[in-house]
Amino acid sequence: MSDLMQRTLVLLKPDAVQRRLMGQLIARFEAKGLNIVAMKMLKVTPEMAKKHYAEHVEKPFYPSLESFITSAPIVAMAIDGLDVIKVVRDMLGATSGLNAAAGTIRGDFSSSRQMNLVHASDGAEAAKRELKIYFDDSEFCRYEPVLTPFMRAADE
Ligand code: FUP
Repeated sequence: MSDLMQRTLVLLKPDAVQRRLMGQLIARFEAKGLNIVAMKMLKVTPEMAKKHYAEHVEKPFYPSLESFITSAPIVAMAIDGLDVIKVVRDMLGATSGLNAAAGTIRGDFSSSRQMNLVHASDGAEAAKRELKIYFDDSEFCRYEPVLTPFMRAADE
């Protein structure tokens, strides 16, 4: 992988699954030209939730957050792309749907801080740590995307 090529973890949270938004949300990442290299539906357990949200476990809102994230299945995805950690965070928008800019996923579909539809790793360390919670190395399906020449100039 080149210096700029990164991998990030994206979760479509229980509200995205319940609201039948999975297809629309996955379509945004595909349309942007990012490469989905692993994807699965699963139910987050309380143990996984505590690992995932380790930095929030002691916070007052954590019990409600755990109850939400374990309430219905999620879809976990590993997504590859150039500078993908920042690119995907920008696509999600600010944490609360009430503050998120129009055009972002949260800005367009959410009016909540907790039910904000999507999660994405906020840095390289977080991505490495979080991907391990949801995927084994053997589950990543790397492939050469045939559209690359039409997504970005070779000398860019
Ligand atoms: P983000 O990185 O945008 O997902 O947001 P944070 O890491 O700040 O928060 C993690 C999750 O906790 C978010 F999905 C929203 C939720 N949260 C609450 O439910 N209440 C709060 O007061 C703060 C965050």
